[in-house]
Amino acid sequence: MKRILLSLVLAATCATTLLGADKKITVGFSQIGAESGWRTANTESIKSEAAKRGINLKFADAQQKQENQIKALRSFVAQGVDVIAFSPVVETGWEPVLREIKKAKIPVILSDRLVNVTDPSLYVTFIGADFVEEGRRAGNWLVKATGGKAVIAELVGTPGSAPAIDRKKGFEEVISKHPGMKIVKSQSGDFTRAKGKEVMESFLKSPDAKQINALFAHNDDMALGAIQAMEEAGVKPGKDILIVSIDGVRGAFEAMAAGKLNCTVECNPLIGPQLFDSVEAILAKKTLPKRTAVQEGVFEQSQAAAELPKRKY
Ligand code: GYE
Repeated sequence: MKRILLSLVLAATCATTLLGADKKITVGFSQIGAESGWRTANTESIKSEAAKRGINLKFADAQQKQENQIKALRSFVAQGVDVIAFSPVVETGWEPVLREIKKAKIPVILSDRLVNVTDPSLYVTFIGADFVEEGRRAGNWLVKATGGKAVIAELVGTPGSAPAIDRKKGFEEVISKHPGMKIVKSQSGDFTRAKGKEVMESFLKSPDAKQINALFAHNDDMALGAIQAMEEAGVKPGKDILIVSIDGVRGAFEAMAAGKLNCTVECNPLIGPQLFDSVEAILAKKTLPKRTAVQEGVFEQSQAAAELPKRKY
């Protein structure tokens, strides 16, 4: 009798363990890379939230290459993950792989950046910021700070990426209403500090460099690189050249507190909780909105010191 009881208990334990193992959700996430402070904070938010919820996360870093992302997505299909999420480095070129994923009946969540596809059923939902609005906010700040008169250099993000396309669009929409504002230089710094510095150096070496009195950088890292280039060239960042950038990373607040950066428009990278809420909702067969926005603000130099200790990234 005792024996029978024992085996019954054992069988029951085994069954629950098996059930528990079965229940563990597996998510494949293809990240762009580690190009910026924003991206590092985004990765950390996703990894820590997955760990917190006991989700089995298969994380792949694409080193800013679309071909690596496509390979990662195909391997997630081969592994039969429950949900695939990714942050697409560029907007176009995703239809074939997304169709393969759809055929395999694996739901897709777009994290941070949107894709350009004709068939919206190729993904379930998009969680991310309104990049056009961020560009407008940067433009509005610069109009206000310069009284609508500025000779602007622009450091563009990764060519073909949603934030580079949309931030430019929003910024230009605002400044085009002010005839005294013109962009005289515009080049990609690929969202990195090193390239931002390199491109700013070349801007400063050009014959018409002296007239530049404002810089719009599509992210903080490129602005921080540009600040270094200005200092090495004897130009005072934040004074000779007013600088507005986007993201709101800690380094930007430090540069503002030091008087070297003038404004940062926030773009919140801490989307891990929203991402896994969506994963769980999809698996519970709930209907999700096609897009979920994140809350963001705009910060000036005068707010930097007070805001700095509160920053989470
Ligand atoms: O602004 C930049 C990063 O896609 C919003 O990518 C993101 C952008 C962010 O490299 O710093």
